[in-house]
Amino acid sequence: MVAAAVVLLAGCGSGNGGAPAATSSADPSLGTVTLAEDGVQEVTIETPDDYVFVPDAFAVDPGRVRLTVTSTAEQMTHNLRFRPDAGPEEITEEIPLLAPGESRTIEFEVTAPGEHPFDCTFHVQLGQSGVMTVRG
Ligand SMILES: [Cu+2]
Repeated sequence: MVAAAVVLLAGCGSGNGGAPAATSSADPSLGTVTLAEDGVQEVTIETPDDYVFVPDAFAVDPGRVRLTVTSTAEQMTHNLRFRPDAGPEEITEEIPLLAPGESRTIEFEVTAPGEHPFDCTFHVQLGQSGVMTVRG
């Protein structure tokens, strides 16, 4: 006699993250340190076909750092390694060999103010070095 009503629950409310997608293409602020939502300092530098880092110097505050190296090279391969025993603290994280056009990110923590030199170990003799300064 009584028909059972079938109730359809519409709309399972997923996808309510609320995080706006940051669209960043062709970053005009290379080497500029920004603070990510998780509180980590983020900085991006590039390696072109020349034996340089672009830029070859940036500064961070003590804390966690997320460093991205993007290859804009068409032929050259580069890496990035903090020079052992050269800075006020040891940073063992490193960017392994970057193929042309490749991009990699490492994350590490710095606590000691001062200059932390880094190199492309393949081209350090050609002057491909840079410095990350940790502010006091
Ligand atoms: Cu190199």
